[in-house]
Amino acid sequence: MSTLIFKPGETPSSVTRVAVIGLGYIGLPTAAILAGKGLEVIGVDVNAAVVDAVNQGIVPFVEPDLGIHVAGAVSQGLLSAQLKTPVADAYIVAVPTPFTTEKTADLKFVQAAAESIAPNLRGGELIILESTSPPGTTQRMADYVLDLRPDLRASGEGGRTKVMFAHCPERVLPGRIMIELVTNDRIVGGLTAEAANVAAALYSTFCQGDIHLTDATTAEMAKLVENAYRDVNIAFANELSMISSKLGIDVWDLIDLANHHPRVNILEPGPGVGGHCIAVDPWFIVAADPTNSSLIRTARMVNDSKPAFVEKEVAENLIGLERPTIAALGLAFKANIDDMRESAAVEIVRRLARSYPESTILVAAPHEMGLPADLACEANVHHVETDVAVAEADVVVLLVDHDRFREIDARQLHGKRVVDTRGFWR
Ligand code: SAJ
Repeated sequence: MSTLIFKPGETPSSVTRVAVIGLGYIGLPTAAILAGKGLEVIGVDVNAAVVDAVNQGIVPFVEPDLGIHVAGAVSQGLLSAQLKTPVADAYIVAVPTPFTTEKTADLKFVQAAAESIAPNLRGGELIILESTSPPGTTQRMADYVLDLRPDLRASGEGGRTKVMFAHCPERVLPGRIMIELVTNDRIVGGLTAEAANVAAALYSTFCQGDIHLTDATTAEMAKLVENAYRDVNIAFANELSMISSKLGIDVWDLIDLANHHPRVNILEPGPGVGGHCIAVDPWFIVAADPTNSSLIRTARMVNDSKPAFVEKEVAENLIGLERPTIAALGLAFKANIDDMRESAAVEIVRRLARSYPESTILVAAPHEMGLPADLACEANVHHVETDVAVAEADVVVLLVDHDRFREIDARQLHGKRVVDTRGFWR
C-alpha cells in the first residue's frame, strides 16, 4: 500500500463506544480526548488504584492540562474506568512494550490485552495497537486474537477477517501531550486498507494534523525510525561533549558555532538519553535486523555511556574533599516532568552513591516528588529541598534542566564546584 492522506469527512467514524486498554501516559490522554469529542470511552487498567483515580476524575501522574480533560469527561459521564475489558466498537491498546535484558520487546502486555478483547468480539470491531512495537507486532496481536476466536478468521480465499486491525503509533512529547495529540500528524497502518481507513476516521474525530495511511509494518517502523533518528543525533552531540572535554573546549560554544552553518543543526548533549521511548525503541530495530543496524546500535551505546562519563567528571571534582556532600539536581529523564523511566540522572546518582559511600548525596527533585525505590535504599542518598541541597553541597551536579533550578542564583553557587551536564548555567 502506498501512503495516502486520509480525507476527513469522507468516511465518518462509525465508532461510538471505545475501550482504551492501558491508562498510562498515552492511553489516558487518548481516552480523555475521545470522550471530549462525545464518544463513550471506557478505560481499562490492571491497576485498581489507577481505575479508582480515573473514576474520581483524578490523573495519577503529572501531565499539563490532562487533569482538566479527565475531570470534565468523567463528570459528563463519557469517561469511566474498569479492570475488565468491555464490549466496544473499537479497542485501543496502549500498554507498555518493555524491553528484555536481551534488548528485545516483551509483548506479554500486548498479548494479555488481545486475550482480554477476544471474548468480547462479535464481528466488525476495530482493534488498534498504539504501543510502540517491533515490526510485525500488529499481525501478532491479530494472531493472538484470532487464535482464540477462529470464528472471526477470514473465510474462503482472499476473504477478510471479521475484525479489523491497525497500528497507530503515538508520537506525542511528554509535557505537551494534550497539544500534540491534536496537532501532530498521525500515521495509521492497517493490516488491510479498510482497517486503516476506519481507524483514520476514528482519529479524525480529534486529530487536526494530516492522517497518513499505510500498512501496519511500515507504521510500526516509522515510529521506531523517528525515535532512532533522534537518538542518533543526540549521540552525535554526546560524543562531541566527550571529545570537547578531552580537548578542553566548551561543547556548547562549539555547537553554537557549528549550528551557524545553514545546513547544520546539532542537538544538545546531556547526561544521557532517558525515557521509555528514545532509550528503548532503537533496540527494536536492531533486534529486527542486527546485521544492518550498526549505526543505530552504536548511537545507543554512545548515549548509554554518558552516565559513566558524568560520574568521572564528578569524581574529578571530588578530589581533595573529605566526606563530600554532593547536590544532585533533578532525577526525571528531562525537564519539568516527573517521569524517571530509564533516566540517566537516576543512574548517575546510583553510580555516585555506590562509588562514593563516604559521600552524602542530597537530591533535589521538585517535580519527581521523592526518590525512586532503587535510590531510596541507598543509605547515603537523601531527598531534600533544592535550596538545602545547594547550600550544603561541596559539589553541585545539575542533571535535569527543570525551570525550578533557574531560581538558584549565582551567589548560592559561589565557592562550590559545579558539574553542569545540560549547559544550564552557561
Ligand atoms: N535529549 C538530549 N538532547 C537533546 C534532546 C533530548 O539529551 O537535544 C534527551 C532528553 O533529555 C531525554 C531524551 O533525550 O533524556 C529524550 O527526550 P526527548 O524530548 O527527545 O523525547 P521524549 O522521549 O520525551 O519523546 C520522544 C519524541 N520523539 C521524537 O521527538 C522523535 C516524541 O515525539 C515521541 O512521541 C516519544 O519519544 C515516544 O513516546 O516515543
